[in-house]
Amino acid sequence: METSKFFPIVETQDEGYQKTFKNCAELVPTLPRSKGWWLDELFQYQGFWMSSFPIRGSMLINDHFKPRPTDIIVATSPKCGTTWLRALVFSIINRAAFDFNDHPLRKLNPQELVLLFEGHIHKDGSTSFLDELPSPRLLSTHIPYSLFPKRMTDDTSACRFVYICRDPKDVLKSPLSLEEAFDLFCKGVSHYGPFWDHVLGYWKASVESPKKVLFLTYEDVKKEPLGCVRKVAEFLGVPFSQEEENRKTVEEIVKLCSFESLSNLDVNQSVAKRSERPVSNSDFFRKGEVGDWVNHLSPEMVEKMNQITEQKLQGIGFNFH
Ligand code: PAP
Repeated sequence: METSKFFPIVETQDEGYQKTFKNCAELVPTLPRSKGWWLDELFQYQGFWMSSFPIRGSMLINDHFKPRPTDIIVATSPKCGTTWLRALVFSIINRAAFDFNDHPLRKLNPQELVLLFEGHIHKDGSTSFLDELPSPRLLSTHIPYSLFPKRMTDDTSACRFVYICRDPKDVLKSPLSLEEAFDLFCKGVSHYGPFWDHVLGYWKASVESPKKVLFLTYEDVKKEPLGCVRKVAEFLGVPFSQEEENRKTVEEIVKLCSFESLSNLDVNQSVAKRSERPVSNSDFFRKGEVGDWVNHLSPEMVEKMNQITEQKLQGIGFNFH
């Protein structure tokens, strides 16, 4: 039985779950802590700074999640394009099921269609609701690649990850002062950070297992949305047919999921905050542009951030320019 002050108590008779809750409740209070970026406390867990809920979500995934070969996991570092990629992948894999004019994305925010699975697992205290979902399951995560169990990452037939990242200069969105958020971010203390280690984990996996991990950048999707949508469809084993190309299905998907289209929908203009999250649907849509950092960061901040990025990503065959 769980007793930690960090988590809701979950009643369960299942000994396996009891063990995970106990391990987690004992572990979290012993971890290094820091002030968080969005005002909640962060803990350093397996090299990454996370609040307590994804730590428990991650432990539950490790101990109990049963991956399927058809699982698709949209993986991101926060503020890097989660909303956009959720919408794109949802529309790609469900393109035959819905009319673009009467599409679920017109009524629901992408986070309601593609669940952040560590969050829901944490809240439910169980992975069993995932067993009920039909295949292919489309899930979303911020968890770093190295924190997933080997049965998900080593086995090339277990599941697939579509990852998106973004120039870190464009992801500094925090209620803290810019100076404080910047300082913490550069020290690696941001949600699921260090940011660069998050990117590196997925980048390396995409190089080693290109059939398992597809690596995208926000900047590339902005520049070449049609090409990126085709790439995702191919990666997921559902390439566009000539007939679909003739019908301009790729263009329809790009248009439906564009910032202009999604951000103007009533559902995404809602400013109501949900009880369990301090964010509203409209918070997921701000400007949706590349390079808005020029309006916020000082030249010194830009130089420091570029230097860290250069150094961290040196020699890997990828950078944000
Ligand atoms: P999250 O981590 O809170 O889920 P996430 O969706 O990853 O946020 O990122 C939000 C960013 O994506 C915002 O960028 P900005 O602050 O530079 O404006 C948001 O505007 C942008 N965004 C959301 N939807 C789209 C979209 N359909 N196309 C392009 N950018 C988008």
